[in-house]
Amino acid sequence: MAKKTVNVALIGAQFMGKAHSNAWRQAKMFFDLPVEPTMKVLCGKFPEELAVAKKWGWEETSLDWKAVVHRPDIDVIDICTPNFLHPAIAIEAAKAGKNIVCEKPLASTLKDAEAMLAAVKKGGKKNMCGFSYRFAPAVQTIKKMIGDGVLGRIFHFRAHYQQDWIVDPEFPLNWRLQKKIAGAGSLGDIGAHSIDLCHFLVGQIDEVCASMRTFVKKRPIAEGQATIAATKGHKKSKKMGVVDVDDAAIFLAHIKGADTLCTFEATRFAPGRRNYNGFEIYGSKGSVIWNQEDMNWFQYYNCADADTAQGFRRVHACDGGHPFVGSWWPTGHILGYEHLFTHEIVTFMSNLGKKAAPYPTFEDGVACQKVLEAVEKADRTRKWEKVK
Ligand code: SOE
Repeated sequence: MAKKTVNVALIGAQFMGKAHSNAWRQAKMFFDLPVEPTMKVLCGKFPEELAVAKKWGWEETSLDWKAVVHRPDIDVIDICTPNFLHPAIAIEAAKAGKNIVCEKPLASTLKDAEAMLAAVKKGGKKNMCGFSYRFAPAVQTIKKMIGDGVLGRIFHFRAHYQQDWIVDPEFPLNWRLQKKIAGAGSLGDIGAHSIDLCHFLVGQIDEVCASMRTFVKKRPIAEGQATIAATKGHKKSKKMGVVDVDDAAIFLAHIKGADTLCTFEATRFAPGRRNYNGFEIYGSKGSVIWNQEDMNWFQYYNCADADTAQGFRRVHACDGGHPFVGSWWPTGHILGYEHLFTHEIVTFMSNLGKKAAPYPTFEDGVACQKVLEAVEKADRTRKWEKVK
């Protein structure tokens, strides 16, 4: 019997558009989905962006996301645009009765994020916020260990997310460096992942104190495209533009209902760290350490090991028994960054039309946005601030 299929439209044809397109293709190739996605339309902002549509697996292209959102034949809208556009698209898609996947952070402001959540609640369809690192087999395994009490009472959660792609002051002013487009800098772009991992693994952040920096305050404006996707080597104009977001943010956090102490570092100014997203969790019965640059392994320290055999052991999280791994390759043939997006899409598709939502939803997106807002306030007031 032919499988039920749903038609997907993806909006945004840059980095995340590519990562999600790959995920939609791999999901049906490697996983047995109850409902299969048809990659119907790729929407972009510039015609030249859409030249990749066929290569990425899309049947059609469009420059008019609003028209696509209202097409009766489209069931799922996947939002991969710069953050400032997330609310308009998601709210329109919710009104049009669509299921929605939206990249993180949910929006540029808490107000917009809450409007998106209200819209999807009213629309009544499925919604997911793309916190992709939850879908690393190692992270899922650590989540189960914590839930089973293997680490005991959690004393510390330490998160770091360090990159170095804009240490060069000549790197052009692209959308991630402009508040009106991105909402925040490293805090909202990469710090959001660490906040969500804390919510996923340890508990809800309810109070923060913070300090943020913008190390390079002006950058060359790129020629051509409205600086949206300008990257290294992009032709630069003589004009300079103001960087009005943070280059780095550090903050401390308390957890609701627990005395766990948390520290966070999000920076794009850590030379040598390309995408060094990781955490350390220390508990009364043991500790774990994971980082995305070595994502198929995690380190585990078990307090119960014999005195003569104590130490961090390197656990391979890419064997048949780990979540998602069995659908890819034989044990040990490791996974990468792109597989996390496939796991995200597989989990979303496996629950389409069901009540369950075993993945980060817009509720989680709003919970993250509340922490982002509290961190920015704490940086201004230089005091501990409560998370709304
Ligand atoms: C920032 O450079 C970025 O692209 C984030 O926006 C993504 O969420 C992260 O997965 C990789 O780094």
